[in-house]
Amino acid sequence: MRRDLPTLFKKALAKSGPIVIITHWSPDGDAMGSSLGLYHYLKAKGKDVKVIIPNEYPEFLDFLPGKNTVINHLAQKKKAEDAVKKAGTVFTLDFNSFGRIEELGKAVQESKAVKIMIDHHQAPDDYAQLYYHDVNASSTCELIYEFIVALGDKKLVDKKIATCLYTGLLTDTGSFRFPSTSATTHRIVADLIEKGANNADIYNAIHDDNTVERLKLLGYCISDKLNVLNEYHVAYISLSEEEQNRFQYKKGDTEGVVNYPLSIRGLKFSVFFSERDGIVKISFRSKGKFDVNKFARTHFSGGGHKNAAGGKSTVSLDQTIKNFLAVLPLYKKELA
Ligand SMILES: [Mn+2]
Repeated sequence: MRRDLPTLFKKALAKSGPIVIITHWSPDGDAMGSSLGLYHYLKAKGKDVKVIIPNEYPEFLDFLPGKNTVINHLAQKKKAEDAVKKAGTVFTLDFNSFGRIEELGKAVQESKAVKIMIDHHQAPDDYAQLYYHDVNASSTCELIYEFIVALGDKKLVDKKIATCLYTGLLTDTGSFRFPSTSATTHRIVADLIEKGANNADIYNAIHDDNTVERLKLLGYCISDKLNVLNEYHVAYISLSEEEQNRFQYKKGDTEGVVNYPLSIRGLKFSVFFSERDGIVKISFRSKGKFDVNKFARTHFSGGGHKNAAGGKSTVSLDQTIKNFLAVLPLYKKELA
């Protein structure tokens, strides 16, 4: 954990120049919510500020205020890189290593801007000048709220900011059920609701926005693709690109699939493999002590949190699963 002093952030903001906010590849609710929440806050402070995302965000986040101002690097490469070049200050939110922003990483690395990291993932790289980093925070949105309060600007939290921050708090805590959900989380949530975040509307926008195909894909994952290995208390689901296409796969459609197996009694570890554009993306979730951040780092070039992490593999889907099954015996004791 490293939370630099509020006075240092105030000084940096006083001479910030144009500000760019960047979040990670495949931005989720916390990435988008924290970026746009900070965006509205800095706007209220009179700053010149832009949000850049490495690639498109899922459709169910379309309700977020300010989403029309976001620059997608994949679609508007020049515009995004020019903004990074001109920036005097770059905030990097909800990630802590340039590998997480793919091609955009180069532009940020080359930029002479002051870099400020606000994040809650394990093992941050040391590219920034200022840090607001805490692995015990439920979400980056929680940290943005505390950041605004620390800077003495709680009064600036309005409906727009509250809506954005509530979104990340909701999604990163699995609707307030993960162990990272603290009393502090709930206090912040209470305040955000008072500031105008409509909790029921936000939940509906995110969770009750399925297409028929998405729901059928989920059904297929569970009825046809679920493998349970009782001796390890592990379950995994895999989807090839062909299978996804059969259900008219759209970005975000398989979000959350990995959580379903964990609802099985006695299961401790759930894994979801999905093949796309020649690589296999892997999601890891666990209950209790089993550390999937460590597992993902050790075997699948990934990382994240103790109970939720991601990784990838560049060999085939079948081979990836074989590799996964081959390392499981090493964890038999931990998973017992
Ligand atoms: Mn997050």
